[in-house]
Amino acid sequence: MELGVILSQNQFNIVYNVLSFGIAAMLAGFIGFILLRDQLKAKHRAALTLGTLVMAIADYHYFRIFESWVSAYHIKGGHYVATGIPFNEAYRYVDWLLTVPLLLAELIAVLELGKERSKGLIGKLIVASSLMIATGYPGQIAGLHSTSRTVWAAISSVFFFYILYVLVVEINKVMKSETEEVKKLMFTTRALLIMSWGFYPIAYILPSLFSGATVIVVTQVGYTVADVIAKPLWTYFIFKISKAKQDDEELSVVSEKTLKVA
Ligand code: RET
Repeated sequence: MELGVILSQNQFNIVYNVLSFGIAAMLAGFIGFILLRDQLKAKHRAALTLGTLVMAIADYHYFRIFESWVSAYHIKGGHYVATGIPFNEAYRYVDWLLTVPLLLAELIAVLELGKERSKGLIGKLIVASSLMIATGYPGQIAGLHSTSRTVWAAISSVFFFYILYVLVVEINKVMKSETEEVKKLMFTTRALLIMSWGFYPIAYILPSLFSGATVIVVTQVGYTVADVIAKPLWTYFIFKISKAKQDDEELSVVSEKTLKVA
C-alpha cells in the first residue's frame, strides 16, 4: 500500500514523533509500575504485574515499529519516498495479540470474581480477542476501499462487541457491592474501556475519509493515542482500584480490632 506514496517532511515527522512518544510512554509505564509495586501487598499485586508485562511487550514493539518506519522511507528531493522495504503493520497486531489478553486479565483480577468464574471468563475473552485481532488484520492490509476490508472489519466487530458487552456487564455487577471510592474508580475504568477500545475501530475507519499519505499518518497517530490510553492509563486505573480495595480491607481490619477491644 505504501509503495509509491510520497510523504512531506511534516507528515514523515508526525509519525516519527508519535512513535517516539509511544516508546517513551510505554517505557515510563514500565518503570512507573515497577516503582508502584511496593505500595501493594502480594495479594493485590496480580493486576499490576500483568500491566508491567504489557508495558515491556509494548515498548519492544514500539521500538520495532519505529525502526520499521525509519527504514521504510528515505528523503529524496525534499520529500520522503518509499525505500522498497515495506512498513511492517504486523508488529501492532502481534502486540495486540499478546497485550489484549493481559489487559483483560488485569481487569478480571481486580474484579475478584473467584477462581472458577475468573478462569471461565478469561478463557472466553482470550478466544474472542484473538479472533477479533486475527480477523481485523487481513482487512488492515487490504486496499483502503476494497470490499474485503469492510467484510473483515464487520467480522472483527462481532467479537469486539461481544467482549465489550461481557466486560461492561461484569463491571456493572461488581460495582453494586463496592464502596463509594471503588465504585467511582470502576466507573472511570468502564468509561476508559469504552473510549480506548472504541478508538481502534475509529482509527481503522478514519483513513477511508482521506487519501494518499494522510491515510498513513492518521492510522499511526490514531492507533498510538489509543494504545497509550488502553495500556499505561488503563493499568494505572487498575492499580488505583487494587490500592483502594487494599485500603478498604485494612480499614475494616482496624475497625474489627477496635470493636474487639471495645
Ligand atoms: C480492528 C479492525 C476493525 C474492527 C475492529 C478492530 C478492533 C480493534 C481493537 C483493538 C484493541 C486493542 C487494544 C490494544 C491494547 O494494547 C482490529 C481495528 C473492531 C478493539 C486494547
